[in-house]
Amino acid sequence: MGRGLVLAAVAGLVRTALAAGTGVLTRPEQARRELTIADVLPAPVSADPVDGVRFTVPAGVRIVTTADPEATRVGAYVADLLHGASPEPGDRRPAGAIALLLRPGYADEEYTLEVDADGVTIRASGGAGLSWGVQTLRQLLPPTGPAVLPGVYVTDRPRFAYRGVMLDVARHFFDVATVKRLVDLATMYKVNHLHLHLSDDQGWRIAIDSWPLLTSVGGRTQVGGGAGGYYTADDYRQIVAYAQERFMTVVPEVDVPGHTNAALLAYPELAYDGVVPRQYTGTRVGWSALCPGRELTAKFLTDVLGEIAAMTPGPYLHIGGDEALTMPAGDYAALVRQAQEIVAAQGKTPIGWHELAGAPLAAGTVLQYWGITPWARDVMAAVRAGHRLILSPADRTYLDQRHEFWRGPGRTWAGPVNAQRAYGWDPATYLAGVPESAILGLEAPLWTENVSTVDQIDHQTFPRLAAIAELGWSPSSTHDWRLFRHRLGAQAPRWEALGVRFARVDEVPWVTVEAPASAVASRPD
Ligand code: TNX
Repeated sequence: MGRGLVLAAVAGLVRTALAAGTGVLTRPEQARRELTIADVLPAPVSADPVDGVRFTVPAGVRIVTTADPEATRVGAYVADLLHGASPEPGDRRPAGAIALLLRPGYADEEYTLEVDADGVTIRASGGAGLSWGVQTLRQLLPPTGPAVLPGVYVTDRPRFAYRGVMLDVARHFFDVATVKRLVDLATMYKVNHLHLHLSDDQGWRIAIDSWPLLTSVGGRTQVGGGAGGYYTADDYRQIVAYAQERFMTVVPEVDVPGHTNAALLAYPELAYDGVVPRQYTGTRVGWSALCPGRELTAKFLTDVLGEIAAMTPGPYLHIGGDEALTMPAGDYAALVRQAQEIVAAQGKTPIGWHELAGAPLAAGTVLQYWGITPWARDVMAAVRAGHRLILSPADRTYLDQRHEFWRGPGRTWAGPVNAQRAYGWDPATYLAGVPESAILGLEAPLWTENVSTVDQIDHQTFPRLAAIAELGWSPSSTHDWRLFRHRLGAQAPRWEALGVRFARVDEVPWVTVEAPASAVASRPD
């Protein structure tokens, strides 16, 4: 081969590498194009663009919904979003309107969305489907400027029933407004479960009437020694109601028997030795423990889980169960068995971190896998016995990990977790012996030892939550990193418009909003 040919071949390889998304393509791309269905995230099951057709949403657009409280509620959300008229009841779409119609024959959360020259129709069998259709519609609208929609016919439904995000409000406390904000951002991506990690060594964050010192004593600090805080029953109900309006289920977690120093500080009689522990504001894990086998412990679990069950309309109560490293195995097993029985007696389904698989499981208990190995013997055995899994492998879904190894905030024990890693795995083949049918869904947990502000929440959560959300919703046939990274990049103007301080990682070709040429030119590459 002559020298010229070698150079040409090398240049070709470099071009291929760039196109494949090795993280070198950092130049901002202009957003002067119209949005298409290919920008929607998570990718829909099927979408047929109708070429040359557009619908411009007029100010005060008519919104018609089936006469049903849930459909009307979704209609009110659309009216708010598009500055439309108040929703009116109806069963067909008038010309130039947006219609949300309930129809039989759709699966849970399934919807169709039709945009033609004369308006928009979303059909589903319930409010959740209509609501996800609206989120798709929202992504077809330009982030700012005139509301022009491309003609399209979409059929869509989720791959997994459980698509979650977790916020640890124990290591650092976050107020109700911050939680609501996360609900809004997560539901944009059709995430339908909010797991709240409500207790840990550093703080107890939910008021329990029958054990008042849990919050008044146990809620008074956090990592680093700040003021901490807690949710009153009313705060918690507000969060639950806000999430429910967006078709998101709250999954409350009280972590037992480990991660309980704050509870023991409030009620030292629950500890093995009965000695008042010190307030803890550090970040070590695995050292605290509730003492099992006592009447008082049983009363504690019954009261706490009973009160939380009564405030929680969703089907799940998470009992933790992770990292009880100082307890004899028999004690651990006795305690988590009792906790599962109490949850089941409340008519709820227990969820526990996957260490629970080493103990006896109640029928129906769901395990949440947070390991970093693609095999786990106990978990496999539990699946064989009929238990379902939520997958949160730390090296793929943990939002507290760094995006990049060599820079940025975040932890490193399971990372770095960049967007390509968060996206580049198939839940159905990830864990040996765990078929797709055993997977209830996926969750991206945000532990907050290193996170104390809204900006930090944003930085850790985005873009990675969008990647996990797409794995949870879209069929595996749509998965392709080279396309996905462009869909991710197209979210940037949306996040900017919403004030989301996402991590501008190099692996994603971020779209920039149209800006004066001088402003674009002065941006660093
Ligand atoms: C492990 S994952 C924990 C948490 C920590 C997290 C930090 C799990 C069930 N337990 O207590 O916050 O690592 O990455």
